[in-house]
Amino acid sequence: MTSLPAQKQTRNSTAAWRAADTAHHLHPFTDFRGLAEEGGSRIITKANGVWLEDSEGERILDGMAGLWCVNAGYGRERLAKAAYDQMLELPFYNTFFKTATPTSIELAEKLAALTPAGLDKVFFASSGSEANDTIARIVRRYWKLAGKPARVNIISRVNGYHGSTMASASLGGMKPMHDLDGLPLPGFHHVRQPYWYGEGAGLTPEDFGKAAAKAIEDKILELGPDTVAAFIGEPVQGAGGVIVPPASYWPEVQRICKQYGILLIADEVICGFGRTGQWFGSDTFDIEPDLMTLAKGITSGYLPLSAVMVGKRVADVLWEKGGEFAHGFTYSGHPVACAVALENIAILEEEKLVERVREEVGPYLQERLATLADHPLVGEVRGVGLLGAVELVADKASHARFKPEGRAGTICRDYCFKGNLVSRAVRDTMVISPPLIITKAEIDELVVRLRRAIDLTAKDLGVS
Ligand code: PXG
Repeated sequence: MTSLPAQKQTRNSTAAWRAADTAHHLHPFTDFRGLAEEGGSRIITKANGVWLEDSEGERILDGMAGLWCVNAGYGRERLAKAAYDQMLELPFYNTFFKTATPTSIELAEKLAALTPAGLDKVFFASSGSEANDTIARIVRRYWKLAGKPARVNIISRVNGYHGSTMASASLGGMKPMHDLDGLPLPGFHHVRQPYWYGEGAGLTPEDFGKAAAKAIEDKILELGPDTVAAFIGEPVQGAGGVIVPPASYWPEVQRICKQYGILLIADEVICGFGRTGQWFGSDTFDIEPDLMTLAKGITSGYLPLSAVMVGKRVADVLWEKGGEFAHGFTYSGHPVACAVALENIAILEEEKLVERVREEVGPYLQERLATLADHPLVGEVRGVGLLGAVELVADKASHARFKPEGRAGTICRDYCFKGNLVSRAVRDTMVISPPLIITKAEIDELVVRLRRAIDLTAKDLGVS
């Protein structure tokens, strides 16, 4: 038996991993010093199905599908094999200089068939952020070519999330991200979100949905309709706290965009690939977008890949009048990532996972989560498909939060994690987004663990 070098052997311990992580690794959206002072990271070493395993051998139920992305679940040999085979066949070639690769072509064709009618052209990138940067450039390019160069403004929502690059964070409406370095960039504007539970006091969901949509029209009129290029929104805001808009919202948004000739962009990075019980959130909410952002579930997170779906209205202009589109990434259409995406989509189709979310596990998760509504700490339970949210409040009647905002959520998230459940806290909302393969028994277990964490949180907060 060959023995590993001494250093390798000692590395294989939680303490050693943590020390090296603390010494060298800057984590995203993390207070670097705070994490170190808390003792460092939990080291995730393996996963299978909906279960993670950490370096201490603990099994953790992954209620977040990684980061809203591992739709097909962990441990899929078919995806590993697709990557392996493609790496041997052709690990990389670019799509820049009059070249293409079979898997990038096949995936483009497949995405055109899967997405709503008219979205027939695809531009590839590697992350949701890159895809949204690409969209910002495409829409401005489109209007310039269409003879309306003044149409540069893009409207999005407060508390929307579209990524972490300068342009995609500008599209997003996350204040702490803007505060980091003076965003948004010029030309990015934000309007209120369709968050009835938090902001709809005194209005029915129906009326509030219309009022939230009207905020877009008001912004268009304030900026001047001839200066507005596009509106972008997630069908359901994910990172913002699983904000499911009232039924009146999207039809009204669609109408307003049509009325003022503005491009409508659906950011499907979380909602896409079955999460809401249809292939895309646009199918669930009857949205007819001109452009669509895809990422995450496109490969079930096994490799980084994103795509911009471009509808006929925009594609025709870029095609006919555009000349060179001076934009692209080394890994646009990466052949291995595309091979994995194709195999992943084949799994979703063959195992009917989207139908499963719509007809079986989606309704079951919603039903089970709804049982938490009787808890003294729970203000609202909402969701669609395999997206769920549980709002923690100090006062159910007034929807008032515990002070400071976010404290209850953080406590609860930490109890979830200690209790071997991953649920993310968005301020004081616990969010859930498990792999689409989750079973009913695992959903039961998820809800038991979540209730236990909420009970412990209540105790800490002095609520009986
Ligand atoms: N659009 C949406 C709707 C997203 O949710 C992005 C774009 C950006 O994708 P990339 O691949 O560039 O990260 C996202 C990403 C969280 C969390 O904590 C959510 C995301 C990313 C990281 C953390 O909820 N969503």
